[in-house]
Amino acid sequence: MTSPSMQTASSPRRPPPSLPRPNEACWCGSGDKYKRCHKEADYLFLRDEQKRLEATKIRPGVISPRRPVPPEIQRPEYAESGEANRGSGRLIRTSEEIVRMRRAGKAAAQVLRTVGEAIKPGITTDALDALAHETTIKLGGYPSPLNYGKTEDRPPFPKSICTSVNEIICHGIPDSRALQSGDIVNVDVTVFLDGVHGDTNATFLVGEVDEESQRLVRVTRECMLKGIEAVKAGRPISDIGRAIEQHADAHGYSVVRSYCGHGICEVFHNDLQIPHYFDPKANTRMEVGMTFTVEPMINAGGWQDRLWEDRWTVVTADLKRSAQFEHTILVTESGAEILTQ
Ligand code: EYF
Ligand code: CO
Ligand code: CO
Repeated sequence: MTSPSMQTASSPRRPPPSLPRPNEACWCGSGDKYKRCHKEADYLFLRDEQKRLEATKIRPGVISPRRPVPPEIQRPEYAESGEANRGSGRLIRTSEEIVRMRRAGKAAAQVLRTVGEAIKPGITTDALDALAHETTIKLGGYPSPLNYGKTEDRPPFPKSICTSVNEIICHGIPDSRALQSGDIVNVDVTVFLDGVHGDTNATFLVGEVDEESQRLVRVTRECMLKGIEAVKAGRPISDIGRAIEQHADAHGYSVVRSYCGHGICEVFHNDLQIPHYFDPKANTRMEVGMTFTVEPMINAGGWQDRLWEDRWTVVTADLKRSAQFEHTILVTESGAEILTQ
């Protein structure tokens, strides 16, 4: 007896997602034990596929020397030491702080636009970093990621923006790799201006990008907008993640769980956390005057992430693509004001 799916062990065909045990019947319908039928061929197929997958994946390039910031630019507290503090614990901003947040947010949006316009096949992510660095300083700001985030087991971030290509979820370090037609690249810009930070990012298409990646980028932006629409004083923060996760689920995508949105103002990250999936523990109520980011990272495959050896670069565990969009928002009487428009 044969079935339409029956084939010989030598035929190079993708094995099913769940494989039989050695003494069970082979998945191909031959009636033979798996160990005597497709077991060896499946092992070789999956090993070669993994090799093919890894060959097309992003690898670290060369990181250029640290770019200087002129002495007249006001610096955040970690600019020399790399060690950041978590702020005063106050989450409601004064009207004077909000005026400054609008300025910092506008500057970050302008830097992101300038970098976005320069994206094309052949440009290196290091060249994008140079452009962001120069534009931020021209606007009177300090590029917040530069020298940020030192811990016992990790040096401070060495560049002025994060550039995260294809399967890189976030915190990609700009380097000598040239963008290729077909890539997607997230550019994450944060500007410290007038004593406060404005944080925004977007994912850009490089040259001709396949339909599936275009859909991922489109749906991810929609996820961010759904999250922002869920912002409402009096409601729990978990409403934001619920709205984002629902939209991602409906399109067959997953939401990254290890990295969240964050409270932001005089420090880059304060104690407020904004999960992008539904987390019933995120029960803090939103209040008028809070400022935080909504920055969902959406994966084409599973939600799991891994860290590169540099201890910064976060990639998808299955090496499928990931996209992200981010705005800094202010909770108002009527919903949310986007500060990084
Ligand atoms: C594993 C950092 C990196 N953290 C956050 C430090 O909010 C941000 N973007 O929207 C954001 C940007 C950067 C950042 C740049 C550097 N860091 C902390 C913890 C882990 C990590 O990477
Ligand atoms: Co950001
Ligand atoms: Co952020």
